Amino acid sequence: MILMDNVIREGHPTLRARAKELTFPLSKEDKQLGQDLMEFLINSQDPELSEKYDLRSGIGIAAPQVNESKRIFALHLPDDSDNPLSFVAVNPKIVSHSVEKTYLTNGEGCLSVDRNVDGFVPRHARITVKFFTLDGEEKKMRLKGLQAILFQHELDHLNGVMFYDHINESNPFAEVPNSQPIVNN
Ligand code: SB7
Ligand code: NI
Repeated sequence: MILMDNVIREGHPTLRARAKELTFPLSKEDKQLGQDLMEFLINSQDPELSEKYDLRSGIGIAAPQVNESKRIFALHLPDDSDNPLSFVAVNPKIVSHSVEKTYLTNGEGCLSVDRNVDGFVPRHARITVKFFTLDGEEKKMRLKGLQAILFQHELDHLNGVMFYDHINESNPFAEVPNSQPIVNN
C-alpha cells in the first residue's frame, strides 16, 4: 500500500528523469504498481481512509512519484459529475492537441511539492491521447478541461517535468494567449 512516506519530494533526482517505457505483457510487479497507484488515489479521496493513513488527497499520481521510473500513472476524478474519469495509463502519449490553451485560475499543486507555488500553468485545452491498460489493451480518447490538465500534469512527471516549470518566471499571472481559463476553488 502506498503511503505519503513513499511519495518522493522535489529535489529527488527521479522526479527529473525520463521514465522508461513498459513492455507487454506487464510483469506482476508492474501490474501491482498500477493497481497500487489507483488504490492510493481512491484511499486518498476517502474521508476515513485518508485520515487513518494521513494521505493528502490526490486526483492523479505517476510512478516516478513513488520512485519507480516507469511510464505509468493513475487518474481518478470521480466527482466531475457528468463525466467521471478513472484509469491507469501505461506508455501514455498525446497524439494531437488544440491550439487553444487552458489553465486553472488557482494554479496547480503536486503531491511531490510541499509548498504552494502560485501562477498560471498553461496547458493544451483539448488533447487526444493514447495509452495501454494494465492488460495491454490500447485506448484512445479525447480529454478537455480539468481532465486534460490532469493528464498533462501526469505525463509531465514521466518526462521529468514539474508543473512550475511552465509558470512564467517574471510574471506568474501573465495573460495566457488564446486560452480558456478554468475557475477552480
Ligand atoms: C491540480 C492537481 C493535480 C494536477 C493538476 C492540477 C494533481 C496533483 C497530484 N499530483 O501531484 C499528481 O502528479
Ligand atoms: Ni504531480
